Amino acid sequence: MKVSVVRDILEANERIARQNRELFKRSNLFVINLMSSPGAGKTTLLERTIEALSDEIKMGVIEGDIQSTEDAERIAQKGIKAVQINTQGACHLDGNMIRDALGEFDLNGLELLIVENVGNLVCPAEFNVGEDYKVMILSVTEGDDKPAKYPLMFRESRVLIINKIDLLPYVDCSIDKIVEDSRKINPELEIFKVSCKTGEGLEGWFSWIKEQIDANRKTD
Ligand SMILES: Nc1nc2c(ncn2[C@@H]2O[C@H](COP(=O)(O)OP(=O)(O)OP(=O)(O)O)[C@@H](O)[C@H]2O)c(=O)[nH]1
Ligand SMILES: [Mg+2]
Ligand SMILES: [Zn+2]
Repeated sequence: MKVSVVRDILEANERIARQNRELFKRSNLFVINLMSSPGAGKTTLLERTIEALSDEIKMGVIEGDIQSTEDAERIAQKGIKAVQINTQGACHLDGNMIRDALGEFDLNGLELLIVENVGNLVCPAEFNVGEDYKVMILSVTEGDDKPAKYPLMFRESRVLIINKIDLLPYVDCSIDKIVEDSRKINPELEIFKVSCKTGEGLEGWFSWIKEQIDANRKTD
């Protein structure tokens, strides 16, 4: 019984995610679903990405949080349109919530939409919102056992950003182990090792985004 209820919820979400995806395709909009546990650095990565790319790429952001508008305010301060979704307790975003937020944007005027999901390493990976790719962040302070313990998010993601490498001297965390274990789960995973604090390693991430947007522009 319980299993079929869960399946129904996921199937209903899939239908709405497909509709979102069709709308994104019609608008020629590239969409990233950004996921991580709380505090791994999603909003900070967004701030750095906006600083680096907002002159050349027309960007918008959807912020998902259980409560508060702090993250949307941080993004708005960078001069980028940000719509805050408050899930009122739900621990992930779903297709419906994104569809409702889309009304706030002029989609045809955008090239890149980044959705910051609720901080949670588990169920955001189960709910598509219509994105082109899922991108996840793991920070070194969380430990190198996370791919083995939370494999779904590593399997579903196209990109893994290993953040806070400036803190490596202070924590027992092997980057090699994270890379090895996550590639075992997902050999296609693109991996960037970065510090959103010092800026180290972020060029690779910026280049990846620019490549995706260039490819999307060619499908005009
Ligand atoms: N040392 C260090 N701190 C960082 C780095 N990136 C982010 N932080 C800090 O980590 C804390 C959390 O960063 P956020 O960007 O708010 O994390 P988040 O994933 O958006 O958090 P939630 O939205 O609450 O899930 C902040 O105090 C950041 O300044 C980094 O590369 N190095
Ligand atoms: Mg955040
Ligand atoms: Zn959830």
